Amino acid sequence: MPTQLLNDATVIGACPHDCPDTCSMRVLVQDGKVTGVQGNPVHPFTQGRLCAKTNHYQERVYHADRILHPLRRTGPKGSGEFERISWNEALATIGEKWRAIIADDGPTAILPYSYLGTQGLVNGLTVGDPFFNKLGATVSERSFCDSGASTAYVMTVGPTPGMDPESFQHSRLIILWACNMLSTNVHMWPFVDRAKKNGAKVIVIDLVKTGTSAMADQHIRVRPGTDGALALAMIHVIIQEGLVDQDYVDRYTIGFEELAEHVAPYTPEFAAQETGIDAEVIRTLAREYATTQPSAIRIGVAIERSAGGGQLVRALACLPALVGAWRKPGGGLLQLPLWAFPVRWDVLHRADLATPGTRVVNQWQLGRALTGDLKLDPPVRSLFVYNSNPLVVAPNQLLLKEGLAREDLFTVVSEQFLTDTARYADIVLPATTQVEQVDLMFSWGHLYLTLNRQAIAPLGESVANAELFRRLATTMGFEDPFFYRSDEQIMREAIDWASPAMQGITMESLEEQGWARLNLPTADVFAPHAQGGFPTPSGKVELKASMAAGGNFVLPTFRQGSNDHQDGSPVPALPTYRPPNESGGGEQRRPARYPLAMMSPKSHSFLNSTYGNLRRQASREGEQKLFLHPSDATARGIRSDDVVRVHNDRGSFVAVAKVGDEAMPGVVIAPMGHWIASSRAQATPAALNPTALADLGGAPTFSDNRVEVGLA
Ligand SMILES: Nc1nc2c(c(=O)[nH]1)N[C@H]1C(S)=C(S)[C@@H](COP(=O)(O)OP(=O)(O)OC[C@H]3O[C@@H](n4cnc5c(=O)[nH]c(N)nc54)[C@H](O)[C@@H]3O)O[C@H]1N2
Ligand SMILES: Nc1nc2c(c(=O)[nH]1)N[C@H]1C(S)=C(S)[C@@H](COP(=O)(O)OP(=O)(O)OC[C@H]3O[C@@H](n4cnc5c(=O)[nH]c(N)nc54)[C@H](O)[C@@H]3O)O[C@H]1N2
Ligand SMILES: [Mo]
Repeated sequence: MPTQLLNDATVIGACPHDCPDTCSMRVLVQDGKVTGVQGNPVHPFTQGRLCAKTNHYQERVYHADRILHPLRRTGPKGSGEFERISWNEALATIGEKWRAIIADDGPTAILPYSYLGTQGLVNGLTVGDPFFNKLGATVSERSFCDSGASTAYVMTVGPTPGMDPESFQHSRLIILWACNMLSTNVHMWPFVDRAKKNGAKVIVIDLVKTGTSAMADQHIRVRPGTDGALALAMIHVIIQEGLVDQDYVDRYTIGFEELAEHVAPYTPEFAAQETGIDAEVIRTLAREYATTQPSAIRIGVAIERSAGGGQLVRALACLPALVGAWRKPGGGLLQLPLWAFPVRWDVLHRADLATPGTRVVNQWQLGRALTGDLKLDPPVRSLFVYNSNPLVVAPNQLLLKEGLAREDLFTVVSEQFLTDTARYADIVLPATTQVEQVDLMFSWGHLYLTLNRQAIAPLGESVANAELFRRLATTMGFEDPFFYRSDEQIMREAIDWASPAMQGITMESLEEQGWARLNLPTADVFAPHAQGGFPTPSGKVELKASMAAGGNFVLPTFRQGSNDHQDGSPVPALPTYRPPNESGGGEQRRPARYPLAMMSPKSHSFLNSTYGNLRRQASREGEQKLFLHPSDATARGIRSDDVVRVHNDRGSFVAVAKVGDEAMPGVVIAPMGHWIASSRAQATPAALNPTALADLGGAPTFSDNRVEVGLA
């Protein structure tokens, strides 16, 4: 878009972060510099507020540690010693290295790695895919976040937006299931709060005592990864006690009889053993959920992060249909309203440019891929990282460090800051922040498209990701004009503007207002499945999933990959409880050697590892903490503020103990996002995370590990 930069202006932008709220943001510019940011007061979801991460976004933009020029490594890998070079030199080095690697081993020896450092359709998740597909590089399967839950959800109800988050104000009973809304989805809270003030009951199902659980009417604590047993027991009670909305089930679901038979063994007593929740509490929950209509479930991404995370979401996705919750506004299930956006993922990924059968490496396996553990032939000889900080967000940190330290690995990292990962790069390329670039944002937490206008010129020699890939295309001699599209062209081609959801929305109207609600009914009447109409093969809620029969279906959207069900075993067509691999479930399965389960939820002031290096946010979070229950602490002679070492066979990290009832017995909590560089023992909780994948969608299992803790 031909952006005209004004010296003094209020520019309407959009928050770039990987967060469901995708705020519309006002950027204040004076003398060509950003002086502040504000939440857009007229945006119905942002409602004039930003958050603890982005309130002072200008501090990120102008931080003294911003990378503003290309760098070449001068010291050992990891040392952080670099010298400035020109863009020409950086690109020439990359081109030379890659051509030599391709000549020797073919292009699959090059592995791209990215996630959601910035989220827009221009510079976000898919920005590098066409380039790497054309190059013939190994396909990097991105399944960090919601891929397992999304697969399960789509298998059950299809790619439907489900509920409008704003319609929660009409709910009579709300379950926030593994969702720490006040930290991770704070702009949705006003709609929950409105329902609560109108008399709705709010129930939080979470193993941790959080800011959100403190605001709820009831907090149900469940052992990690055992929610599947709870959901199946709820179905059991609902069917056994005749609380089913039989008319809705008869008209709009398939597989009810088989499901009814299948859940017979999942009694509340069985679930009590697995989850640690009293059987009577489970019965009451099921009854209240069924009979208080409209009832709504908001699931957090955290729900999927254990061995059976996919099947667990299958069970949850069956619940609203059984009780007819979809009949009214304020009833149903909210997972990812992302499905409402008519994004042309095929144009963004350009999977058609890849040679069929190109090998796929799941991003959760990066350490194994770089160290030879996956026995890749050819081995990975070059790694290209952008929009991600794998050393802090991927598992088995020690193994990954070993891989990144390989002298024969040519690593390039595009970054705003010298992250733990960037310290291992041979070449670092400078990236812009959101105020220096243009983008068009979908949301995975509401139903508005948001435009980000460029507010200032790029600092130093930093470039936006889209421009980075234009430069790389030139370097590699690509001739197809597709690789040289302008940002505006990318935006225009990324959306199906003819879709009914886009009626009345144009690029010009977006430029004027900065955002637009998709052309959907308002929240007051939003009940897309009051009369069925589910986008599944049968058009109904598939309690018994027909898509399970194929075993291996790949989500049509944000993932490019192939190996959905990693262990090759068939996907059960009926939701089936699978206990966690490591972290327990039934008390009897707690092993003697590493008896504690460890969780690493999101930190309030960080966005994954983003902001881990900014003084305002880092000082608010303090040092890496480990929350323990008093019974586990006493047994180990640990008191609050003691320095402790947390370890298992994969590694260890050091934290400051906080003893209290935030954690339940047998579970320790280590919030994520601190950097290795500022940690006490050069490691963070990822050092203990397993590389195992969950049962659906290649989802990670970082809530499914066990550890021991002792005084450091
Ligand atoms: N402040 C902040 N906000 C963020 C992020 C951030 O890093 N910081 N990250 C963004 C991203 S990428 C994402 S994916 C979302 C994630 O959003 P959420 O899913 O809400 O975030 P988490 O903190 O990972 O987990 C939420 C809660 O689930 C609980 N939980 C974990 N495992 C289980 C389980 O097995 N069963 C149950 N019942 N509860 C469980 C945790 O204790 C935690 O309190 O947040 C986004 N927003
Ligand atoms: N233990 C544990 N591990 C987790 C999770 C957890 O809860 N616990 N959560 C998982 C989840 S849900 C997610 S989504 C992932 C998140 O994984 P990532 O998406 O890798 O998250 P970040 O750590 O925020 O790293 C993003 C990096 O991109 C950089 N960046 C930002 N904008 C740009 C840009 O425009 N261009 C370029 N080149 N770089 C940019 C930022 O500076 C930052 O360093 O982590 C996963 N890992
Ligand atoms: Mo995420």
